[in-house]
Amino acid sequence: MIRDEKMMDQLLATIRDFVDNELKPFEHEVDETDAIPDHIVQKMRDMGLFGLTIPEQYGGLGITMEEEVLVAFELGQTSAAFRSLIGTNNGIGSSGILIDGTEEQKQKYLPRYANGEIIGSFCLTEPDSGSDAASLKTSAVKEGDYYILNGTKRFITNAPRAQTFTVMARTNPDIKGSGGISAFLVEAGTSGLSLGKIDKKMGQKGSYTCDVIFEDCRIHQDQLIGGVEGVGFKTAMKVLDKGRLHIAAYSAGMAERMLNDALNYAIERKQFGQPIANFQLIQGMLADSKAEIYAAKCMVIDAARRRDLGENISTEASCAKMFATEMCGRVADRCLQIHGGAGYISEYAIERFYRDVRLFRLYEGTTQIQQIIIARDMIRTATDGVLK
Ligand code: COS
Repeated sequence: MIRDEKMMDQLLATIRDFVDNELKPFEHEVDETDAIPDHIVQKMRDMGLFGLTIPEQYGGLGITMEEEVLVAFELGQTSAAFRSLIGTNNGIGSSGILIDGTEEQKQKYLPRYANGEIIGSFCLTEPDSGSDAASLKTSAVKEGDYYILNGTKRFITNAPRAQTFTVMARTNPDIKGSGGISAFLVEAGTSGLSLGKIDKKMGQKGSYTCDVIFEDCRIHQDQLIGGVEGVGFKTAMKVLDKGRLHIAAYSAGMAERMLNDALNYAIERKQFGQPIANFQLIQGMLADSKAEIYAAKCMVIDAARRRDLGENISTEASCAKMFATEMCGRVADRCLQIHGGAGYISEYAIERFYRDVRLFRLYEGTTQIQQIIIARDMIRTATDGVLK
């Protein structure tokens, strides 16, 4: 749903201008130094980019899902680290509170996510629990008005910068699966909370992940999201439904950028006495990529509109995430191929993007997890829930 076409056009134009003039010139530097310059972080705060999805009543712009995917198409035109910086506040780092938090929790944290004063993160994955998220081991044991957390969370995006951690932990050890899990909001600086060293990643330089470690970390019961035990896994799944759609949109934007770069290269690069864009084998790669990006964008917009209408879009979010991220990988490969040997050299952005986009098929649920979700939803619907 687009609330106001004119205002939306203005927002998209502002972001496009920012991306073109202030982010793209720093892409190479961010990759080389593994850091986003402070003035860019501040500009993002000033522009309200940390609070795009936070409702207006809590100080954000309150954009709808359809508006969010249009913004993600624009942010996809530049390096993934920039999106990642604002990504958790607009998504998995704030959504737990936004979707299932109490009014007090919303008032306490959402305005500070919105203005970029604090960064949120989302702690689901553990060393022994990735795709099988319901098997997580981090424990939260009630002692009076407090919970004592123990366990390790892994690959946590933005953890090194975060002031809050949405943590899924097991409050009922007798329930081994999802029903024993609760979600908490833990603040940085809490005694017993520490961070591992920053992970050395294949790509997405300038975006940080690390372990988050809880050792007898004592948090007040007020930090239990929604004040209800045992529903933390469902909170996490709802957060991921939205996050997956966002990643799908961003992947479509990123694929578009790579294709534009490859198209320009094909027009400029001459071999056999003419631009390589004239060769039909190059044209085949350009055309396949164009059509697949178009298909991904259509899927993403349709799923976003349905979510705005209040529909359950678990299946559609997984379809979009699976298709768009796999498509993005294929486009990255073709675009590097169009660049030839030059594509393997870091002077060209495609070398970076090729590494950056590999993550899309892994995080917020691998392609194989999306396949499982889609097929299980189909079987459940076809059998009225008799088969799960
Ligand atoms: N929204 C709301 N509730 C949901 C839901 C959703 N999207 N998906 C599942 N649930 C509910 C189910 O309805 C079920 O509730 P009941 O127990 O009341 O019936 C409960 O959650 C458990 O669901 P399910 O039985 O499907 O859980 P499974 O353990 O079989 O696992 C998958 C489900 C595999 C889909 C889940 O573990 C998953 O998404 N794994 C990937 C994790 C991931 O994306 N990690 C990336 C890191 S986070 S950036």
